[in-house]
Amino acid sequence: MKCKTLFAAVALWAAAGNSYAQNPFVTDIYTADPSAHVWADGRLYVYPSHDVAPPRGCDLMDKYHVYSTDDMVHWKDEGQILEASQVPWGRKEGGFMWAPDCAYKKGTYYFYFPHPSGTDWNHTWKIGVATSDKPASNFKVQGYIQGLEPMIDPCVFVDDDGQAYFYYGGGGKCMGGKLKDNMTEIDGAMQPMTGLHDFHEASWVHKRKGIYYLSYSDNHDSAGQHNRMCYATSNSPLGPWQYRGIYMNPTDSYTDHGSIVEYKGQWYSFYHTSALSHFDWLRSICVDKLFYNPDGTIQMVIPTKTGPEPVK
Ligand code: FUB
Repeated sequence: MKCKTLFAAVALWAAAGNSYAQNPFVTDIYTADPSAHVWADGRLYVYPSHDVAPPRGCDLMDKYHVYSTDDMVHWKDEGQILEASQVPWGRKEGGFMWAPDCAYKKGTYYFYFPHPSGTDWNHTWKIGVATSDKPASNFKVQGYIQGLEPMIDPCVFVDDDGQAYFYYGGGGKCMGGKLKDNMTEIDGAMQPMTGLHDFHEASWVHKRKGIYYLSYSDNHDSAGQHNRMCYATSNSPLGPWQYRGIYMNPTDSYTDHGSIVEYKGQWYSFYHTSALSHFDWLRSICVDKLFYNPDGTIQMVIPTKTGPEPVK
């Protein structure tokens, strides 16, 4: 094909709405820790945290936004859903709205967010719960999950039978337990997730073909190389887990944190980088395709600048 014709074909293809989203796919604010879910309306929703300048750590993080798509290319900013000032039991200084997750059960969306209740933030983490009858608006803080030790990065996985499981952790410890039907209380005791190797934070559980996958970031930190995304598998949602290795190498950002989700027949890995800011603590969410081997192990995710192609 001659150059001119090729150019015209590409232009037509792009004009028809077939261009890729590009990574990062949110560029007007800094976003991190993307938790992705597909809800009954057929759209894919991403619940990230929100990094705020200056890039001096994670103390200023606040004001969660939600993003949604129906083709993996055109992303809608659904707007801000919650900020620290709306958390009645939150620390008076605000900030510290870290990696959240969202779950759905019986007509209600549950938004789980880690936030400290005191000035001594690192010892007063709570996992707050806000609820709504909509996936991306109207959330009202209900309280926090009682009886948990102070840790971060909540993840809620709802199994095929409707039973919900709660996971969280940090600093080398990952815990999991059953949630009661009300989705706001732990049913029984939380238990350590055994069999993980070098767990750091960012727990995320998904299920494929009857296998449970617990993915997380490790403690890798040498020669400018930072956290990697790892995973373990089990035939039960609370383990014991078998460590399976790394599925994503370090990005240009100090932290790594992501989620794995299937949408319209393709699996995706959501993660964050510092590609927009070049600062560790001003991160931006990205997405790329994820593939499994026939034995259920995960192939290395290749980060791209374009992101995935559009899905119908
Ligand atoms: O974004 C704040 C914290 O950094 C998250 O909770 C961790 O997983 C890490 O990404």
